[in-house]
Amino acid sequence: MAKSVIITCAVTGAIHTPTMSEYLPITPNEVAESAIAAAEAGASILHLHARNGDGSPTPSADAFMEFLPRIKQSTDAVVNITTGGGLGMTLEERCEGALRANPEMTSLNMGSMNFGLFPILDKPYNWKHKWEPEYIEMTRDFIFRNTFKDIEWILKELGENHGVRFEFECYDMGHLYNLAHFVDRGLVKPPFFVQTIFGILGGIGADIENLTHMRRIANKLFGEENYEWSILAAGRHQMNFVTTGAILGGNVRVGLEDSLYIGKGELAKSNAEQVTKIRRIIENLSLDVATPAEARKRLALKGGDQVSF
Ligand code: KMH
Ligand code: ZN
Repeated sequence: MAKSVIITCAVTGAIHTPTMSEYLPITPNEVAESAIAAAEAGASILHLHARNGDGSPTPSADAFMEFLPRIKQSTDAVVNITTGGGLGMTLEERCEGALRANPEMTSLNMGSMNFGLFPILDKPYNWKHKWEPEYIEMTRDFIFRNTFKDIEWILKELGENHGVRFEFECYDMGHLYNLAHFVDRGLVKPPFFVQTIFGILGGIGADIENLTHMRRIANKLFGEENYEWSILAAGRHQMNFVTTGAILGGNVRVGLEDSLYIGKGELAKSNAEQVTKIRRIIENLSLDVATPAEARKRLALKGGDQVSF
């Protein structure tokens, strides 16, 4: 029998900036409301970043604490806090929110890469804030650092010391082998959650051949029964890729962190709109959408009562 599909919603991220969409949640109130609506629409995991008042990404634990308690009070969805943070932050900064909040899940980026957002500058945006084009331009010469030492530090500090389990973000084939390295050393134990990511410049491209190849290699490295596979794709590839992934037995991630659109040339007005769309597609494929309780069980999470917010 087909497993139900776990929908993750990545609510705001640190890639898109306020000028790109008026619907991008920025303030604690907007992040909380958007996350809660996404959970009501069917997301069982909420992947969260925090922003300053001008929309720039912030690592501040206090900023996370402005919306986390409200999300917890209003929904049973699993809270997953970024450790990727925003481009340009140190590793310690990137983990501030997660270390304070002690959530059930955090992201864990599985390799270093030149995270290239600069092609966005070709679009004729009339920037609202000076930091926006500077942030995007900086990525031409920026390594998003996730060394073996960094990854091991997060596995120890958050995994061992706080009972956090991870969304292992794999942007390229080599990142699967990096994860296999930690599995082989016994530092990552099943069942683990592998988020395969397509279409970030600097990582693997959004070609369907890559989707099936990532799946094939992940099965070979980990054994299909030992991990939960999830798919996300950047920008216009989002819905096609996650739909294909669901058909192939995967879980899906949507949200305004990954794409600002709901259709060709049409901005999504909310995270819930994207969740509703993929939920409808999943149900039309005669698949079920996982509840937060199912997600917790399948990912062996510690439980929503074991967090510090
Ligand atoms: N913010 C980007 C650098 C994560 O949340 O861990 C990538 C990212 C991954 O968002
Ligand atoms: Zn993120």
